[in-house]
Amino acid sequence: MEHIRISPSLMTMNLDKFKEEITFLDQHIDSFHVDIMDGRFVPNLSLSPWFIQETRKLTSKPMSAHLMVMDPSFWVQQLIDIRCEIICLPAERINGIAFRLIDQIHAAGLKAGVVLNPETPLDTIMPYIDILDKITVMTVDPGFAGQRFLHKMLDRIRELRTLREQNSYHYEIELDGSTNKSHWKAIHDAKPDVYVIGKSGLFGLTNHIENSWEQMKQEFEETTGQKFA
Ligand code: S6P
Ligand code: MG
Repeated sequence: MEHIRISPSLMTMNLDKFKEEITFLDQHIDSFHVDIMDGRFVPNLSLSPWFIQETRKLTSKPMSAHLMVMDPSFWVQQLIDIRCEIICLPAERINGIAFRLIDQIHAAGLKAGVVLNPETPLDTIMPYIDILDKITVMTVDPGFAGQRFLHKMLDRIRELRTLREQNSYHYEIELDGSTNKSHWKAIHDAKPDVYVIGKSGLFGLTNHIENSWEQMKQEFEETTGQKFA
């Protein structure tokens, strides 16, 4: 049995079943993934700090904010104010403010991560990689659910694992984008620590979250040959 750390991407949940889905998932998952967009960094809008506060009424699981915004400083303060446990910054928008923002998050007693879009070289985050608590590797173009899975990003996960081993870094590695039965095997082979799951791998599978969860487990077990715990 292998404990698979799942972080459901709440942007893709069924909003008409908000309470039912959060309450059910609360018993099974490690953290909730909350996409925050500003309509400029990516051409879409999704969730918000307010949404995190509302979700908190139903669960005490950690909230992980994935910022897809042009001005991360503005959002970081809001997320600190509501005690969002994990704040993941867009690597592309923190040049010149990375250390300040990461220190600000840590000083508040929260975890700091970065997210790498597919085209962003790993080198971008090297100056501060040692102080990161999480690195999210995008395996799709950010902004929308249902994007094409980018297999070559799995090499990036392997590279991050090797770097962590060689240097005793402490970050966890998360994968975000199109985690579903077509890619479970390849993803599992690359060994991320946390799997973000959206519509194609969970919320869109059936009409009820219990059934979708069971189907996801079954698909994971069939494709990887591993038992899901
Ligand atoms: C994309 C966002 C992701 C998606 C998730 C959707 O901008 O960061 O977290 O919500 O990847 O997954 P799927 O499997 O429905 O495409
Ligand atoms: Mg995301």
